[in-house]
Amino acid sequence: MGVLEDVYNAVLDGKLDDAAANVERGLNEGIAVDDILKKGLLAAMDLVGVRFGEGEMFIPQVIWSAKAMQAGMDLLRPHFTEGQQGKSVRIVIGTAEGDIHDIGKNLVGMMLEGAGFEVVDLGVGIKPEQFIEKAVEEKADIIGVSALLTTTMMCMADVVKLRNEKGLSALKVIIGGAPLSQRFCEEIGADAYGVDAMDAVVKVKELMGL
Ligand code: B1M
Repeated sequence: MGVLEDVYNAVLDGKLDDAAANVERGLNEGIAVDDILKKGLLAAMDLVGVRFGEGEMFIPQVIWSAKAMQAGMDLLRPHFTEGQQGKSVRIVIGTAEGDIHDIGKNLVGMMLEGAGFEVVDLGVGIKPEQFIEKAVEEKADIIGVSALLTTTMMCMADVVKLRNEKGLSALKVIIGGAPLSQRFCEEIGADAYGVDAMDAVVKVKELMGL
């Protein structure tokens, strides 16, 4: 069996040690980091999502898969360093209020750091006012909000509304997460929508004119 398949199966089966060992093996065998991420870790998590949605997998199993994915991602983290932008752009990132999904947010944070941006991770379940307060405190250029639940998407609209009310027009808001779309981004007046972690990097560069 190929190493990518082993990574995939380890995440699907929620086996942390196997996920880490196989990611390490893949790196040692010279498999592209992007392939390990997309064809191994992310592909498995996609199937977990489908099975969870269809009632074939349950929350404890999904949590183990998520942990296995995280264990693999931790090993990929050092490989995402381009370091081209210097540390001049600061982004506060978090998962919306009422939402505990953090794998996508962590991946986005990791890719942004890899592209040389400064990332302040606020964690999960972040209220709109916390995003704004922390962004001001940290003198951030950008707020990044992630949401995986349709019920938590409106937190993003509140972040934009609060930003506007406070006249913080230089502070940009980028949003992302599986249930979102460019259309929703435009509807709530956010500055950018990142379809995935790579796209988030592209959009941050665009917002900062880089
Ligand atoms: Co949850 N969950 N979950 N879950 N879970 C979903 C999201 C769901 C679609 C599953 C399903 O039904 N098929 C569904 C939501 C349905 C909906 O709202 N319409 C769902 C549900 C219902 C729930 C609970 C309510 C279940 C329950 O308790 N009955 C509950 C919610 C609790 C809460 O948040 N209050 C719940 C809980 C959990 C677990 C704890 C078990 C676990 C989370 C573990 C964790 O994150 N630490 C979990 C998981 C793992 C999932 C699925 C299976 C996978 C999500 C994931 O990590 N994907 C998910 C199904 C799915 O999405 N297919 C599901 C991998 C990740 C890399 O992708 O997060 O999309 P993603 O991030 C991408 C892009 O979206 C984008 O870039 C990332 C990388 O490419 N992106 C950004 C994300 N954020 C961005 C920010 C940006 C830019 C791009 O800029 C700032």
